[in-house]
Amino acid sequence: MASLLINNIGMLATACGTSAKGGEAQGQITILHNAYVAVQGDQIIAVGEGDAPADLIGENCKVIDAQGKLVTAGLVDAHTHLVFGGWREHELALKLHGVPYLDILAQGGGILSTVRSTRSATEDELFEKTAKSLDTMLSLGTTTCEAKSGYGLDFENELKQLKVTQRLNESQPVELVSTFMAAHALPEEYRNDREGYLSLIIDEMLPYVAEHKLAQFCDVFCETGVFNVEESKRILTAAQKYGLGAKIHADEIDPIGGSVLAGEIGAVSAEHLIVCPDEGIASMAKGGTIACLLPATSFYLGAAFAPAKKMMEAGVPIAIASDFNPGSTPNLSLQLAMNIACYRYRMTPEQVLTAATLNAAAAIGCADRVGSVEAGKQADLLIWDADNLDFIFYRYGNNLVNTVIKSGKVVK
Ligand code: IZC
Ligand code: ZN
Repeated sequence: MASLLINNIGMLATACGTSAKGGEAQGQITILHNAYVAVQGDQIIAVGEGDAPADLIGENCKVIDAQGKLVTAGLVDAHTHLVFGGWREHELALKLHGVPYLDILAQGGGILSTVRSTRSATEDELFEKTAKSLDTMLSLGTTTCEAKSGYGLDFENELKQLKVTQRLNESQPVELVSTFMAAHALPEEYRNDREGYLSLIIDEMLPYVAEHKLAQFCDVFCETGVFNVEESKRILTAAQKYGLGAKIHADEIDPIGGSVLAGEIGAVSAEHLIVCPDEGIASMAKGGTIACLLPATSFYLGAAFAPAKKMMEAGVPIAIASDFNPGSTPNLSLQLAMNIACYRYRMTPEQVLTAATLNAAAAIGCADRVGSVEAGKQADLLIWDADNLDFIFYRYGNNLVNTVIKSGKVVK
């Protein structure tokens, strides 16, 4: 018997399944008209067209009339640097003068500037600030979100970030998946001791994070002047031994081999991939790695756009995420990233919907529970101010989400 019924749905659009969809399957979604979704507790129990069967609707069943509008699964943001102190608006002028992202970092700015602000913030300050970000994301339709550490870069402050993520996961509606990313930059105090920092990550932080279940994934910024391929491999294979899934920031600025490594080690996802070479695409296809693309970052940096079409042709599943962070894209809206994916990668609305729901869920290890509107999945649902799927891609720049349901509860 349902405790919640959403009826009079004009269009229900959803990817289906419990694993990532690549190639042709990425665009093959299910569309139902005049549909209903029945929910019991936090679970979807039935989805269909026409009127919901009378025996599903009990006396105390709450009914939401979707008024002929579009319903989809809640959005899954598979890549964010969610928890940080301060902002970096002082870097805007540098950016406008054409100073490259990696030059700002090499001069002690960029990520290292956010590291200083994050270290000087208390856990409670970070908690309050991040709670606000999450509230905005929820209004914009994000019901599940990945959160990376990587602005502490020492034992105490990486833990501080991970604890904020853990506390927030228990205290507000957006479900969080935690990624340990101490390999985000070399901290200033280790400038002359790379090996010392690698050892701190591999021999001290990773075992602690794994033992205390503070993260499900480990990520590395594999980039010129940050961590090279060999270092990335050491960190990620160590993480895998501790039971963490591997993620890698690869081929964002220079193609130094991160995507090839991703496939070789069976990384769950590779991120950015703006300058991903053909051999990287082939390696990811072979290794079953999801391409987590971040189009709002390309837009904000004025960079090129990842070769999404080539990846889909090679059968690599694509996820789209916001990459929310204080440097390369201070934007909380996954909707905006989805729009840009459609316009600049030329992905279809169907392909992008899969990318921001089911494939994104697979990229953060929860496609068995979220990412689609099907019986047996968690009731994470959006009712849009739109009559159909094309409309939310055709329009852009304002929030088209009307109602957000997380785990069977109306939260916005
Ligand atoms: O703070 O700049 N690319 N890491 C890798 C980032 C962007 C976040 C930042
Ligand atoms: Zn990132």
